[in-house]
Amino acid sequence: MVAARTHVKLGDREVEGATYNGSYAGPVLRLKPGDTLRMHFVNQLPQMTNVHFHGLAVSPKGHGDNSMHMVKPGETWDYVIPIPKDHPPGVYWFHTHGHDFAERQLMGGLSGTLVIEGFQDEVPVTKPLVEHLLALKEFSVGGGGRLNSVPKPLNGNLRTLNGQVDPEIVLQPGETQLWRFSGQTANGYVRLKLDGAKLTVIGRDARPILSPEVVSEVDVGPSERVDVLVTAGPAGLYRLVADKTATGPIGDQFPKQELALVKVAADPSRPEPQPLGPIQIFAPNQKPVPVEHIDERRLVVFSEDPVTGLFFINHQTFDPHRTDVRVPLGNVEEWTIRNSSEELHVFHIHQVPFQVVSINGVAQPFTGLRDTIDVPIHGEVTVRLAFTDPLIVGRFMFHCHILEHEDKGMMATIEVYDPKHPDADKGGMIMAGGDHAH
Ligand SMILES: [Cu+2]
Repeated sequence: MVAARTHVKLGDREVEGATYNGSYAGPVLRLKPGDTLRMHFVNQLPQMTNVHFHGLAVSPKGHGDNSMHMVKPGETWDYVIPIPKDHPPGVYWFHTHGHDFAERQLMGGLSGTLVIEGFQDEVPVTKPLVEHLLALKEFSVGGGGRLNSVPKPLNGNLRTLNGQVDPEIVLQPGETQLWRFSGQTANGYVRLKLDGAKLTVIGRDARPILSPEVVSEVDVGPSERVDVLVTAGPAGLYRLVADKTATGPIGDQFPKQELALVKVAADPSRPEPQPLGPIQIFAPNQKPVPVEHIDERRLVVFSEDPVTGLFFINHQTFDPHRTDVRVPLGNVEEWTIRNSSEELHVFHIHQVPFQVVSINGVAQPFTGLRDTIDVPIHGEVTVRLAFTDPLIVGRFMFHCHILEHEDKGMMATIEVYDPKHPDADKGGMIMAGGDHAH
C-alpha cells in the first residue's frame, strides 16, 4: 500500500490529496477472523506517516497495530496483523495516525475501510441483502485542497460518500438494504437523514447492537461506524443528506449538505424484494465487561485553552515519550471521561473495546461494546474496560478522535504490561526508522 500525493477529482473540483494506492476513498480490505493481514507499506509522501487499524483488538507491538512507529518519507514498513479467530466481525477502518498532522493527512484522503467478515452471520436477516460500505469523508476546500494547508474553515468542507460528490444509490420499491457507514472524517459530524424514510440502526462500532433502534436521523461522529437497514418506499427520487449540526458554542458548525441521491425504481433483472423478517442477533462477543471486581478507577479529563489553542488530557498535551497510564494485564477498570469544555469530544482507545456504563450519571443499558463514545459538553461518561487479553500487552494511545484536538495535544499513552514479565517487552516505542530500524 503506497501513500503518495495524488491529484484527486472531487465532483468538479481538482485538489491535491494524499491517498493510499491513488484512491481518495482508499482500498477496502476484507478479512476473516483468523486471517493475517500483511501490508507492505511505502511512504512516498514528503512527510512522515503511519497506519493505525481502528477498533481492532490486536497487538500494538512491533510490526502490529503500532501507532507509535512513524514511517519517514521514502521509507517502508511491513505491518503484520494476525486477526484472532474469535475477533468480532464488522466494519473497521485504517488511517494515518501521525501526530501532529493526522487531521490534514486524513482530510487529504489517507484512510480506507477494513471489513472483518461475519456480521451477516450474526444478524442472519441481513444475509440476502445488498450491502453498501459507505465511507464518509471530508475535504477542506478552504485551503485550496493542498496537503499541508491547515484545513480551516470547516464551513467550507466538502463531504463525500466513498470519495464521490452526491453519488446515486439504487433500490427497488420495498427493498431493504444494509448500509454500513464509517465516519472517516477528521473532525466532522454527519447527521444522516433520508427523505421520508426511517433508518433501523442495527450495528455500532462494528458490532451488532442488541436492541435495534428505529430512528429518523442518526449521527455518525469522527471514527464511529453505524450499520443501518433502509427499506425503500414507492418509486421515486429521494435525498440522503448530512443535516445541519454543531459540536457546541466553541466547536464546529456543519451546514446541511446533500450526500447522495437515492433512486427507487423497479428492476425486473433483479429478484423481487421480500419483506424483511424479524431481526435476530447471535453475537457471542457482545457481552458486558465482567464486574466481579473493579481493579482500578481512573479519571480522564478533556479540557482546552481557547487562548493558546491547546487541548489537554489531565492537563497535559501529548508526549509520546511519556507513559501516562500503566495497567497490569488482567485489570478490569472503570474510567470516567470528563469533558470540561464548551464543545463535544470523542473518546477512543486503541486495542480495547469498552462498555459504556453511564452518561452524565445516568446508567446505560448494555447494547454492545464500543470503541468510540461522545463525551457531552461539561458532562462525563463512565466506561468499563477489560485489560485481560494478553494480545494487547504493549504501549498504545487513547485520545479524542476529533483530530484537530488530537493533533493539538488531546492524546495520552497507556502501557499494558504483564506483571509476570514486567520487563519482557516495553512494546512499540520506535519513533522513527524503516526496515532496518528494528
Ligand atoms: Cu476533542
